[in-house]
Amino acid sequence: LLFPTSVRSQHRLAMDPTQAFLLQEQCISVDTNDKAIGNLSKEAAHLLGPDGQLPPLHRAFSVFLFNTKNELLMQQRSEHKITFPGYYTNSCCSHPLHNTSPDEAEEAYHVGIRRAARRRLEIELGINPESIELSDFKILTRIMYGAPSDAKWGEHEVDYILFLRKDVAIKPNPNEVSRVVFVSLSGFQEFQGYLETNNIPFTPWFKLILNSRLKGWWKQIDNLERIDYDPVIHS
Ligand code: DMA
Ligand code: MN
Repeated sequence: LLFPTSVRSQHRLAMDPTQAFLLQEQCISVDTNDKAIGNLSKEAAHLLGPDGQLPPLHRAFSVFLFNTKNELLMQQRSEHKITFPGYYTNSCCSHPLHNTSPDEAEEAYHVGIRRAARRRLEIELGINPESIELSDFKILTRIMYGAPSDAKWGEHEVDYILFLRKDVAIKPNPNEVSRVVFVSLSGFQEFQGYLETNNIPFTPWFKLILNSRLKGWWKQIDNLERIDYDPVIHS
């Protein structure tokens, strides 16, 4: 029997064991005002309903890591990811977890989101957490969106947008990330064209941010302290 070597999750024979194990993580479920209302497993937070309904809404974050040349680190998700395998997206995305120590649900100064972001930058990109201060993250706003990934899995999140401008050593974890590339603002269109030509999609949340405010923020990357946190949840 012949099996294709690189296929999307709905055709896979078995889930990657590391990614399957991570389905036990406990996410923070939220209402549409981002008020925490309890915990649910990563699995329950990403399974579509029987008629394709979106999963329960939960809290997430998206990090946009820039170097001091103001290039953005883009990551291609590994083929092992259960949702959106092989898609290109911003530097690092994940979820703050419920009932952790230190507490990733702590809302004062968005410290829980900052802790979760630093934790996942180490897991996905091998970034030494000692090279990042929690205060280095600029939290810009939140977006709310939902999208299926395949017939079984999808996303439905209130997603915090974090910028981080710092030169840090990167060593991607191949279970999470298949490629990384730094892209300049002036080179972004060419990068986008390359992906289109090769039929490599962007994740739905990255597309939303790209088509709304990414380039405006990027142009102000040297003066992020002048941008106020926007408390509106954009959808
Ligand atoms: C979830 O990302 C967060 C967003 C903003 C979609 P993910 O699927 O990469 O989460 P994880 O890295 O924890 O699997
Ligand atoms: Mn999610």
